[in-house]
Amino acid sequence: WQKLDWQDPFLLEQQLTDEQRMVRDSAAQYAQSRLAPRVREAFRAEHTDKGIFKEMGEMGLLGSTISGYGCPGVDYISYGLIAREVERVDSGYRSMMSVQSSLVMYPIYAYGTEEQREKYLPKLATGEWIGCFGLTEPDHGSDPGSMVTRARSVDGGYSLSGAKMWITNSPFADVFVVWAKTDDGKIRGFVLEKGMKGLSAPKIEGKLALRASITGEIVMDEVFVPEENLLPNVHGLKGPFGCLNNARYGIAWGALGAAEACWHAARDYTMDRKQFGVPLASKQLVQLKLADMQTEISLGLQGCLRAGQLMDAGQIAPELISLIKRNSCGKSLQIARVARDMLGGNGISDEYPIMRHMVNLEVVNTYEGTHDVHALILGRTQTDIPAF
Ligand code: TGC
Ligand code: FAD
Repeated sequence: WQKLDWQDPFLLEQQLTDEQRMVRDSAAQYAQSRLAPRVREAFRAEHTDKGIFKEMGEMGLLGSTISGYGCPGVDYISYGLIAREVERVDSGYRSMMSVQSSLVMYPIYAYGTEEQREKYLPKLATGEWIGCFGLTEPDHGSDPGSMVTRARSVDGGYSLSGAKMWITNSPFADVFVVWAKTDDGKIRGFVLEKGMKGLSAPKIEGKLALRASITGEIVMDEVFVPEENLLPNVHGLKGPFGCLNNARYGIAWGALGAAEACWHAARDYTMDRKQFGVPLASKQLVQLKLADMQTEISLGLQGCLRAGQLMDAGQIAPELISLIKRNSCGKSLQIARVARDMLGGNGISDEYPIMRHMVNLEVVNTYEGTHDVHALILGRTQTDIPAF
């Protein structure tokens, strides 16, 4: 019998290839040495450092699964491992990275022309350009199929009008992947650029979560978009959902990175903190909480790894991504709440990362399909009855 590695009960480490470990180690090194030292101030001041995109670009973290166009072309397990390391520091930093990678670069790569790929991908890969993804509208979040943003056919292209809400990166974005309905009522994707007449992206102020990652609106008032900026190779909701499959997969890994940070902080704290003359960690109630965290995180990671193998083999069903996204977010949020409690009063201080992770995970549990919407996706697979 082996002695259990309490931090890695399933020996996930052994299941990775040398290359995956190398990618993971380099992401971890970057996240801990460059992101961790500034996150507390960034969160306090609600400040997003644009320079992070260039740093991530240098590290090969943007569009990492794409081959060519200046991107490293790593596998999906590596992409998940990167998300886990970045989100171990902060969900907002992972958001910045996953929007750029999965929601902006991926659709240009998968649905764009060769000219569009060559124009946008290299600059997005280095972080010289920042991208955002506009699907959600003020009145249409879980039900994007009812969107009201319109792309009217005009001479030489389209005229886009409408508003998108809660858009990560939008206030400082150079490239906007926007989904709108054309004259025939079909959803199509468009690439807009900063500076187009009628396009603005005001910041949403006063967020109490994800404060290190800027969020805004996209307002389009008859923005002329030339024909060559239409993404020609996809029609309908499967366009945005195809991107969301990748992003949701990354979130499933990432949220568990945040949960691990909370678990380890709670363990360390309760080992040191004495009440009633003994360490809190000597109490049965405390050990029960630590055991639950260890169980959910290690099972969750193993599920993500299996999903990554299926992604890499081209055999994954989108509903399995719903399952792991929902499981990781719901469990991580619960772990963060319990960890916060285990630190008592200190748990609300930003001396510790837990409360920041906790409020961030409220968002992560909501965006890219809420916890309940993913339950309905799974319910539909079992019953064939759409209950949305
Ligand atoms: P439904 O009838 O189910 O499907 C319409 C068409 O889409 C296809 N499809 C998919 N294709 C690929 N992957 C998927 N996961 C797909 N899901 C659906 C489907 O096959 C169909 O194709 P076709 O050819 O037959 O037309 O659509 P519905 O309107 O009934 O929608 C159902 C529902 C509720 C599941 C869906 O609307 C949903 O997932 N809602 C959640 C919305 C959401 O996730 N929004 C995310 C916004 S982006 C974001 O949050 C970024 S935050 C990022 C960050 O900062 O990190
Ligand atoms: P609603 O859809 O109004 O849902 C409200 C509640 O009702 C939820 O609990 C939901 O589960 C529940 N509900 C909805 N429908 C049903 C149903 N049929 N049955 C039962 N319950 C239901 N979007 C983008 O397009 N791009 C981005 O970059 C982006 N970034 C974001 C960043 C942040 C910080 C946040 C907060 C959001 C972001 N979003 C983005 C939007 C996000 O995807 C939406 O908030 C999310 O999809 C939920 O939509 P909603 O907020 O309109 O809530």
